[in-house]
Amino acid sequence: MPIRTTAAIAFEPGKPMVVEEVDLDPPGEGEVLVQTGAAGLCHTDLDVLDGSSPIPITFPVVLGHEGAGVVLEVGAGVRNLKPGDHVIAFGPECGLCGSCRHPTGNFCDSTFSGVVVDPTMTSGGRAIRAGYAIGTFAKHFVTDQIRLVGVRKDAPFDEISYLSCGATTGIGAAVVSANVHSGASVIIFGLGGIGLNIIQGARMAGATTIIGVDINPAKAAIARRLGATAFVNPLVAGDGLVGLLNEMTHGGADFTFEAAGRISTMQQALAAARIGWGVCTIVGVAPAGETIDVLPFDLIMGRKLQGTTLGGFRGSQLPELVDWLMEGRFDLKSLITDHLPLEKINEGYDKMRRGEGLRSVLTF
Ligand code: PAD
Ligand code: ZN
Repeated sequence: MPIRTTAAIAFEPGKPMVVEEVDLDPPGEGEVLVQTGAAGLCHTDLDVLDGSSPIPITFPVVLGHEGAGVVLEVGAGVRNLKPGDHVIAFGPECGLCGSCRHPTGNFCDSTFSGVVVDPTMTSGGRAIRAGYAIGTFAKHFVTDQIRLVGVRKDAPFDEISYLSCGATTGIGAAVVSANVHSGASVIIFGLGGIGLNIIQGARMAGATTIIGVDINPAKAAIARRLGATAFVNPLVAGDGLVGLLNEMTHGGADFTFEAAGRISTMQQALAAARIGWGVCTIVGVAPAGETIDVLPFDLIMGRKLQGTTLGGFRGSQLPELVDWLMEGRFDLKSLITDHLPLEKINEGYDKMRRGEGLRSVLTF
């Protein structure tokens, strides 16, 4: 029997989502039905909604890849989860493929397999897909067990839903992918839901110079509260931005991060990394088809350019991250500036377009 629930459906790119009732297919083999407790609004979904994302997603679709909730029902063959468990949706970890068997791989071979799978919902006779094979912008969602991680039950849903992507990506970019070391100098371009967590990760790793760069001056105070030692506004620095950053880091930073999702800031992040050993990590997702210009000599001079998905973390590492959260080692509470009902999801994304607030979370 299908499960009657409510979901925010994106019918076509560039149009607001429509919140309406849908019939969700019950969990099949290896699948799990989750009652959504909270779902975070990530910029990646905004780019998909606006039609500029390189991620291959077919409309109509229920988006949302950040989410946490309670398991209601499990399909045949589900090994590690049972009704009542609290779970976080995350990038898949099948445990068997080349990536999962690699010591540092976190891009499971099944990552994109779900994006084009058969529709899993219907509304008014129309077939609807679950975005990223998850689709958390709904009161319930069904997904594969390899995209869910069971976690302790005392952790609040709004905060752990942010660990589905944004917070984990930011913290992991610093502590896992770039492996920032103590005493390091770090520059972060773009202080949104991701960049602010890169600041927290850099602070946890013991970096002593942490420079936040954002065109929105409202980000300065929160950046400093989370551990930034300086804030630079590119609109004030103008063409001298990279020169100023080089001066502040005595010739370039040990680690730079791009979390604004723009080619221009990617170029700046690479140029702001120290000749000899600076590592530039691309976290932001640039519009489809756009490319970065890299002078081979920049790399020959010892700069390194790399990218990261989900900060290099695997799902099986999330329970430890939840422990860190509950121990107060990093702060997500002050980053969640809006709690919205599903019906107001478009307002949440309008706020993100206007650059207002930090992170919006849907609560159910
Ligand atoms: P957000 O909209 O909350 O933040 C973006 C920030 O960038 C805002 O504070 C802007 O003011 C700032 N910004 C814009 N232009 C500039 C500029 N020229 N210079 C400096 N700052 C600027 O987005 P978010 O933090 O949710 O996401 C950021 C990017 O990370 C986005 O491209 C998203 O798609 C990507 C992402 N990547 C992964 C991954 O696994 N690699 C995961 C999740 C999100
Ligand atoms: Zn995301």
